[in-house]
Amino acid sequence: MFSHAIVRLPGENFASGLTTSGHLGAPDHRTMLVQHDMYVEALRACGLTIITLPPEEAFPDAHFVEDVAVVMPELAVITNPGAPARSGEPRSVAPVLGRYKRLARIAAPGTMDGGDVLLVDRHFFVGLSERTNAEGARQFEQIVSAYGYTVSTVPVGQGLHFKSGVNHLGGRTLLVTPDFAGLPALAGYELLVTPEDEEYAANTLLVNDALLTPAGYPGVRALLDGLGKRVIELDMSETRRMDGGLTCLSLRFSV
Ligand code: CIR
Repeated sequence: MFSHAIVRLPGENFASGLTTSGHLGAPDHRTMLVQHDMYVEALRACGLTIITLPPEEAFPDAHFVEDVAVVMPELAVITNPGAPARSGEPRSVAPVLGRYKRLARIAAPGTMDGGDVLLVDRHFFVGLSERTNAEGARQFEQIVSAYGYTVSTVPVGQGLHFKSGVNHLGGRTLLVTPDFAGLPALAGYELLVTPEDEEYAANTLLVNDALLTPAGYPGVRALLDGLGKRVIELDMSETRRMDGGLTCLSLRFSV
């Protein structure tokens, strides 16, 4: 069970962040703040205590806090984000996590974005992407294997991060896009596959007894309704314009 989440308020220049989704149009700051606030309220409704960090004008993607750390009960691994424009983001988050967890770090030439790391029980899937390299994955495995975790790497062909396409819904169930459905590493799990035009909603977030999912994806919603958990739909339009999703807006952990 998670007890805490770190979030960061989106800065006024958040639209200057990295994006490949320009075709969706420019995001609106005021709308983003409203949607971010609703996201935070949903986390509170799941019982989490929220630690809110101020915007960082030097890092317009810094509200995507998930990418700068991987947090587990025993420790937090501070990443080395793979996009040069984001490599300074961990600096301000590490001391906050350090109040709650022992810290370890991924160091250059290793790179890693938290969005590529999915924990299922005691196993980590690490996506190898444009942001996370094999050396980052190797360092990560060396760190977490000392705590009894296992790690496997998986290629991220399309999409920004592994969790753009694969997420854990509880038990042995994963929500995946059609692209990831045939991945050998996922054999043995029960896969719920998003409809072709609803890939964005694969980024659904399990928080304690609830599933947070983007609003407007009825096919995915129907899949989630079959799981017997509380489902909370959130409007993610402005986050999506910046290639982000539900998982990337917070770092969840237990203390
Ligand atoms: C980036 O390209 O790094 C940001 N605009 C979006 C990061 C989204 N992070 C995530 O899904 N974990």
